[in-house]
Amino acid sequence: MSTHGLTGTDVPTLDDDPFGHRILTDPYDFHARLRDAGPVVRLPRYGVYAMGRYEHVHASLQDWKTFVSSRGAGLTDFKREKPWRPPSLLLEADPPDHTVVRQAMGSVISPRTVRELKPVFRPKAEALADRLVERGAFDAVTDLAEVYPLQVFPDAVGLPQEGRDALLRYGALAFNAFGPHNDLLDAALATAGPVQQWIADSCRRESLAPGGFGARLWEAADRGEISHEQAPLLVRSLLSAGVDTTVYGITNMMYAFASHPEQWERLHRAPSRAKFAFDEALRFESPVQTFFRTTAYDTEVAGVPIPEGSKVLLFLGSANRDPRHWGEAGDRFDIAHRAAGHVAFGMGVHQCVGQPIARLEAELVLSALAERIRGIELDGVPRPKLNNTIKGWASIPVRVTPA
Ligand code: OVV
Repeated sequence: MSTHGLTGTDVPTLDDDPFGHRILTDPYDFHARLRDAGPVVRLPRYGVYAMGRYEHVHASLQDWKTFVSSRGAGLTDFKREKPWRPPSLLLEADPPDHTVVRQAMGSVISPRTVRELKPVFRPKAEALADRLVERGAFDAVTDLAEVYPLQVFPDAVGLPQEGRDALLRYGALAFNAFGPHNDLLDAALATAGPVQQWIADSCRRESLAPGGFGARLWEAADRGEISHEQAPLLVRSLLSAGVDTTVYGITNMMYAFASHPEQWERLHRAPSRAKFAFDEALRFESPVQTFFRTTAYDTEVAGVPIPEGSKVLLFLGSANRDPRHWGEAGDRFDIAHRAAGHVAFGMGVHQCVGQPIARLEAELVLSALAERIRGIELDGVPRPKLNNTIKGWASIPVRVTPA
């Protein structure tokens, strides 16, 4: 670590590349150094500021006036550079524009509309769990986490059957695009054309089955809650943020358990803890590791000046393990932890609007498995899946003992 005087105040500086393969694969040592370096750190490699401590990540997420989203939630400053796609009306917007759109999405994804999905989603989780337990050994990613969300979510949105393989590829693209233009983004862009076309086609009213989230967004436009021009972009948000996030959420939850078999035994004895176990897994191994904000004016955090127009990288995954907030237990996966207050879904006005759907999927999968499986263990070496924003695994071979 070195310090450079800027305006008389020393801002700690780290030369690491948080979007390099080494840190994306295993970010936790870097997170500890980031937090220990100070509340605000400069990353000169990208000309940005960074925060890794819970207190300041949490506070910055809440302070949408200072740390705006309308200049992009990635490295690109939309005020200076053209975004790779028309900005999201939700993620990449500030109040008051954001508030209107968020309200429309929040009425479409409400506790009531999600509760209605339970009888549709549950039997599919149970059938999949039955098949996997029968097999005894399976890949928790390719046979489970990448399977279940795609069995339920696209139907809930009302998407066309044909071409749904574009969904995971689009998610990988969208999450890579928050980072720098590195090898990971290049690889995602290489096949992006047809993927983006399928997404655009699927957002049209004619493509969306009646009764689904997609059709309901168009009906919100008919009611005047949003405009008809906004409707397809809101459907696009469902498709951008609704698939990879849940795939990685379930993946990381299974990784946490497979690498902590004693926690599975406790869950098996009390499957109703699935809800809390999912939060603890999100805290311990957060799918969305980082988001950027941009400072709307000169500001100061913990005495460190941050000039207007600075990109600030908020390390959600680091905040979620910060011992200053969670104590020494922050680095341990323990389903008895009180994980409430984690920032894996964000915090403040942008906190994940699809959260009830993600929770429904993860809890149904986990409780179905917890009832049927007494023991789980790794049956091979998990293979990480690298992305500039979302952390997960390409493969997690597991072996299970039926109850
Ligand atoms: C990839 C991503 C995350 C969250 C929100 C959105 C996209 C959006 O398009 O609104």
